[in-house]
Amino acid sequence: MTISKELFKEKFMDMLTEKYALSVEEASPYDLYTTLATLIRATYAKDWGITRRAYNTTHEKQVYYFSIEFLPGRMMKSNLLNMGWLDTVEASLKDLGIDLEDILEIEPDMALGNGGLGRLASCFMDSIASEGLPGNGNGIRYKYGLFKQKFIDGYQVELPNEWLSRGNTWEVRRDSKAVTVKFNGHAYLKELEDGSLVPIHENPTVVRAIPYDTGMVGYQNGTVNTLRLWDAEIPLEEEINYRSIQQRREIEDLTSVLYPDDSNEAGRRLRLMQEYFFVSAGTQSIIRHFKANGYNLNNIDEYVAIHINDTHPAMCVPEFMRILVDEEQMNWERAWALTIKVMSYTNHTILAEALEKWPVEMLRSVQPRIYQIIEEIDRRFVEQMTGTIDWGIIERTRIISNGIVHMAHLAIIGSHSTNGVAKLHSDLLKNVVLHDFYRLYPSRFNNKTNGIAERRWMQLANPTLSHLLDETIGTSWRFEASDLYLLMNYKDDKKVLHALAKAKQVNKTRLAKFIEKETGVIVNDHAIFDVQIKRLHAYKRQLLNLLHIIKLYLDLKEDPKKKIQPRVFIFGAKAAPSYHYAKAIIKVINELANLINNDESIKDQLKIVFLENYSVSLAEKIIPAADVSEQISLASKEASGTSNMKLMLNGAITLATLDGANIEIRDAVGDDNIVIFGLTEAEVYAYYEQANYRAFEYYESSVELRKVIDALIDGTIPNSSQEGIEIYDSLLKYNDEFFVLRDFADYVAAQEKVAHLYSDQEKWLKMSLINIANAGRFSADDTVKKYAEDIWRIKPNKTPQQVKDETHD
Ligand code: NBG
Repeated sequence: MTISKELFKEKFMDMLTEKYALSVEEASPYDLYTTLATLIRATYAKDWGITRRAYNTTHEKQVYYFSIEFLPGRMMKSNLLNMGWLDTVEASLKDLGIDLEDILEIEPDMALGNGGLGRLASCFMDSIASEGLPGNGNGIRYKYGLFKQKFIDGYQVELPNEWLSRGNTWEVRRDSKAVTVKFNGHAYLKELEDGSLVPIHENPTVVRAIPYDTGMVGYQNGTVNTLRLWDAEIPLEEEINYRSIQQRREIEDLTSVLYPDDSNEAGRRLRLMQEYFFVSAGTQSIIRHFKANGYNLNNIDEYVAIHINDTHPAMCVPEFMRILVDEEQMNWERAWALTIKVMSYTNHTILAEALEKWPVEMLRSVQPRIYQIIEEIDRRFVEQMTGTIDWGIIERTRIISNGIVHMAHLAIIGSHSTNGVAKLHSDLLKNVVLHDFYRLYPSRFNNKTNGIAERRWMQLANPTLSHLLDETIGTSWRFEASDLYLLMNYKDDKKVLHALAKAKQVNKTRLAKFIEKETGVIVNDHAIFDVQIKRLHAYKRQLLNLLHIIKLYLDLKEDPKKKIQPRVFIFGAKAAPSYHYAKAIIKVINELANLINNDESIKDQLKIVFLENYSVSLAEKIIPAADVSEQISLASKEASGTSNMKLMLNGAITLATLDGANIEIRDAVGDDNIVIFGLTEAEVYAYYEQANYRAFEYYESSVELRKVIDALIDGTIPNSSQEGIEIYDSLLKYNDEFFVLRDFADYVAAQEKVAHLYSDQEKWLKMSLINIANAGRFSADDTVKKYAEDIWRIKPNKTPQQVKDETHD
């Protein structure tokens, strides 16, 4: 799909006239943006159609990736890159007096997710298409996505994120593919004259689900897959039943926000309805599609794989059963065998609060027929297991117990594969968290360490370093990430190391300008850029980072002549709206930033920047400029992490606990090229077993730590006494759930090591180079290939390019 400059310019100007009757000089940046987006979409549309038809004609098996979150970020630059148009478009627009970067900034992030889970789903979409694999995404088209974060007086304030307010050029509404989804009402089995039972669902609320499809453009291979997001509408024939705005709003609310406020019953119920909504719409449309194309449902497992991304889509299991049994009149045993073969499940966390549980009453009232089917699955599970194993195991693994439906149990029992997202995490699932299930189904368990779309995180986000890589090792890494390893040949090459330093400096200076524009804070762009970017959560321990900064500040105040390695601490994080404690941490970081950034005596030695509204596009600005990557979760709690991989790829040195994929990063780069500290997972579990952690003892026995902790409550940090007390209490009164005090001294020592390493620039640059060179193994391209081979059993389809080549021969 290459294009010449002349042809592009002609097409672009024609499109601008067609769309707006404007010339380049008259057009606003927004007009230019939509014009370019329309042209891009029109261009890949042909391959989109070819890809879809190719899947239909070759009858290859396809995967459907169900996820309640997708976080694609901006699409324009990635589409241009993947189409092979990026350089030409940039140069052509320049000829027309337009800076492509200005246009790219117009695009709102598609922010239909919260963090790693949703971003991983989007990295996978990119990689699945780029590997030419037949795969589709299935999710919800939230009108508002995740909230837009603002800081007011240091507090997080949530505003609606109106990403769709000016339309969305990438999506295509497909009215003809709408399906209906039923909620509420009453379900029972009616006995017919011949004695057979038929399921009846009486008085349901019927909602029309409309798909909006977005093309997922593969990297220069002509494959364009589909991300299908569902919106809810009132069915025309039901309009008469929705007379009031209030009634209509209930339907609109279904797809209004990601994560409705779950601190109340209505919010939780809405969330459950969302889950069933996209599960049912997606599953129905898959089966309808294959039936319409003449496939036999009796071997549907040979052409469909459904992936349950975390437990939110776990109702795929009973919904698939419902369609096969109730609608297609398949017998239960056959349908169940097929369901297990079709379904697979990824677990993304061991934190109990994220392993969904729904009260029976709620599930039954939201979808009574689905509840019946879950009950039957549970009944048969118990029946099948009784007598073969300990009753205790059955009790602990069954789907419904004590009035609660356990969604992870449903996903594991109803699928052929359960995987964790890093080696340690998968081991913990097998040995601890899901150990009972592992005993029942050992062969279902496997590991698939996460990966990242390296194209976005290097080629798009870091053109400066990308060019340096091209000059040094050639361009093959752009297609095959493992070729980054060629860089190892230059680990002692002073010229290359120097060029690496220069590239990093360019990115740091750019970020410094951005920081000044956004926050007014002027940072020293020669300081260490120390970065922690991720959701705000106690287990991720932004607090540990904060305590260390307090320590540095107190040191400098105590000894004004003291010189430290200058640092800029950069944070990006959203806290869940009802997560009070996380919000308290944000407030204290912001107040400390205010204090330190305005303290004349500190000068350039220390700055704190908490950038608002952390998002994919913001990450693309921060990551290329990072020197230090903070991955400091309590060992065992971070399932994998993926910002660790993105930062490593961009040459940051990881400062980490042995948690999640940090362990695999250490294995890749070696102990000398990463800074490790803190408790190990085994030590954390030993504390749990012996119940002998006493946070207070650490406070008591260390003068240094005491000073830091006291600073939270003694007025050192202004305007945050309430939050300071809350944090202080979490550490001392409630015994520090995440072992912050236990790891503090270790962390301080590790930070000193970082400062020391940085002072030897040559050594630092060599470490940085080794990190970049070894980042190829975390490419999502490889991760999805493993899912494709081991779990989904799908093969790359012929790309449209191959099809074209063959027909030309
Ligand atoms: C998150 C984990 C991360 C992991 C991502 C992607 C959830 C529930 N889990 O460690 O916390 O990297 O999933 O797998 O969001």
